Amino acid sequence: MTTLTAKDKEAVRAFWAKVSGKAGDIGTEAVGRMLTVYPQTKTYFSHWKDTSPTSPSAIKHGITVMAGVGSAVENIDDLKAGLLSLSELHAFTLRVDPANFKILSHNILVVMAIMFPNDFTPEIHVALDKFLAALSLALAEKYR
Ligand code: HNI
Repeated sequence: MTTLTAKDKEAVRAFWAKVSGKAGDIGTEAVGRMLTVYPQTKTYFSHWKDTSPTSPSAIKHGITVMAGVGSAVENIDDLKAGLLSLSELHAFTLRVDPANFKILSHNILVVMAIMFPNDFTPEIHVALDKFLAALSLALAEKYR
């Protein structure tokens, strides 16, 4: 289990303070990429009229997902508790295979690197990667 150090948490909070104004854009890009690069993820969104990466549903979902990431940053000291209801939703209602959390996390990192190349230093990269891994683990908590 990747434990987030105080340094990691500080780095994530500082980066998030810089980028959170663009959280919606990051989410839209990341979900769009996920649907394009990993088209198997579309199976979870078959209730959408249109699962193309730039569809209104995908855009809205990107904003929703990053709001979830934002609240995870606020709950960084206890992700399990903070993401409990979201984990229940994804496990029991949506039945999302946890492997997809890593896929979306990867796409979020790629988009952050593209949109904020100067801030996305190797130190920030490792802190964000560990944070998104911990977030994915907390989301998968209710699967056990
Ligand atoms: Ni996820 C709904 C957050 C990964 C499929 N998802 C949500 C909602 C949030 C959210 C917030 C809205 C909940 C509500 O309506 O109360 N999802 C997150 C976060 C991650 C994540 C923070 C990981 C970083 N979700 C995924 C992945 C998939 C996924 C990887 C599938 C590939 N999520 C869904 C689906 C819904 C959803 C499906 C419902 C969408 C809809 O149309 O309502």
